[in-house]
Amino acid sequence: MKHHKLFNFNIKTLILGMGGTGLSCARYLQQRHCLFDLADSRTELPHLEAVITEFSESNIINGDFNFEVFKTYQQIIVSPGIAIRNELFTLLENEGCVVLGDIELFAQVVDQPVIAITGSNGKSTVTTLVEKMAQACGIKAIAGGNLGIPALDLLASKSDVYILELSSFQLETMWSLQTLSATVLNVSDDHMDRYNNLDDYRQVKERIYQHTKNAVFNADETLTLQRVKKIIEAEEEHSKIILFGEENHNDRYDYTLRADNSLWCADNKLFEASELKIKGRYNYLNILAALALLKPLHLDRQEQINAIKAYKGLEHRCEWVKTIAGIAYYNDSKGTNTGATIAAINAFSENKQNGLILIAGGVAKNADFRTLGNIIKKKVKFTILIGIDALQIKQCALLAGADNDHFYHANSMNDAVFTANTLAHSGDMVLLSPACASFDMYHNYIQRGDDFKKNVDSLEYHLKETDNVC
Ligand code: UMA
Ligand code: ADP
Repeated sequence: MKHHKLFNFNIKTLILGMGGTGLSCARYLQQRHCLFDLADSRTELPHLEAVITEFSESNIINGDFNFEVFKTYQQIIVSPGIAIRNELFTLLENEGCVVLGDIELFAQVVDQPVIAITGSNGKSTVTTLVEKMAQACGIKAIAGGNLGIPALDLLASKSDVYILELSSFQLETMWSLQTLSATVLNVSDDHMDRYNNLDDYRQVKERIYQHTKNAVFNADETLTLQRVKKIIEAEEEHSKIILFGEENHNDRYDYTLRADNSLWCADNKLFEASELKIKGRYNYLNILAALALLKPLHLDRQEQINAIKAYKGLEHRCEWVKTIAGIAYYNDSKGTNTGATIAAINAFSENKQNGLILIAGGVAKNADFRTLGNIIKKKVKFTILIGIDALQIKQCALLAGADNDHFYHANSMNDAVFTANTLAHSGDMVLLSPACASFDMYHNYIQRGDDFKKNVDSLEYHLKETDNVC
């Protein structure tokens, strides 16, 4: 998968994975009157009848992936959830089969500017914000990719600008995406079940810079900055470099977050963070990244700032749910890795007066919880553990010197929320930020966050009932 190959619209393609990505590729190819078959390792597929009817010319192959069957195709579009670093795909490549993802196909057909965003955390926040800022300036902009709407589905909107959130999985099978601007927002431990180590994962993310006109870097991500800058500067017609970051020993960038929580573009103060609806220094950096990504479009600055100030953030990201008896409940179910949970704990512990009660745990994805353990030891009053790998978090916190009495195990979200309530005092905050995936207990982070919110509602109801009885 090292070289870039042109998609051949005249041969039959195999589409692997019949989720959102696979079906969007199928619809796109059908529209272009191309031949394709579909395969999925699940034996029982939801909506199978509808799929058979919609793609009546195609064969549908269910069950275990089979090399003998797959090798008869010269090109395969693979969905991001399917791991490709294994023997099956090596053998297929050795047979001369071209394996690519939907983003590569999108790259080969899109004819308008693209802004691309990756990173371990903040992708959806930045992607959505960029879309809103561009729209506020009168640009026909649409966002998608890992955010939800598969990239090829965006094309029907005939937009002036496409804003793509890209996961490392999508970047693995993409070579030729030309972007107006692109960024790796940050890199922290995630998806270690698909990568050899953190640097391997980081290098996959850095693929986003391959053909960009404006490379937007987080100045704190020094490894990425140094490595990619060197490559860029060696090129004859190289891309522009735009930096954003936190002020550091008087180092200032194109877009700087100063220590006093003011946001700057070069030497021009833009606004104070207190004027924003979203909170936390990591979110102020997200805003700077969004401004940097849009810089090449030379949009009206005031309109962009108005859109930023109106932005309320997304559901399930440090979302305030309710305050009950002086205890505030926050849903950060999208905190599915340690970087996100650490950022949330740091943001919530800025006000030292309030105690923080954390609900964490789930599927660890081979994560290293040592740094999180340290932060928990320093900044969290009590931790309530949920899910199969939660004990790993506790062990790392204990190793960092945390007190065993500060940990509680909960059997369900209901148990977690009610336990949090018994431990908290007025002025404290209860934060669901699991640092883990949700698949052991839920379909996805949305269902987990909704369950948390439902149980906060139940708690409120229960406390009112108890009050009435008394
Ligand atoms: N499948 C197999 N064999 C496998 C694995 C999957 O056949 O070994 C099949 C499944 O049975 C299913 C289909 O593949 O039918 C699912 O494909 P998929 O997992 O690639 O998911 P899609 O529905 O195509 O959604 C994907 C992204 N999912 C993943 O990367 C896991 C969505 O991101 C994205 O929104 C969508 O494409 C549109 O671009 C979700 C995600 O969790 C939100 N992303 C990860 C993250 O954000 O951390 C990377
Ligand atoms: P992604 O799409 O990369 O998963 P989201 O914007 O959905 O990112 O946010 C996911 C989680 O990461 C949330 O818990 C959010 O509070 C946290 N988060 C958002 N931006 C950052 C950032 N720049 N650094 C660390 N954590 C972040």
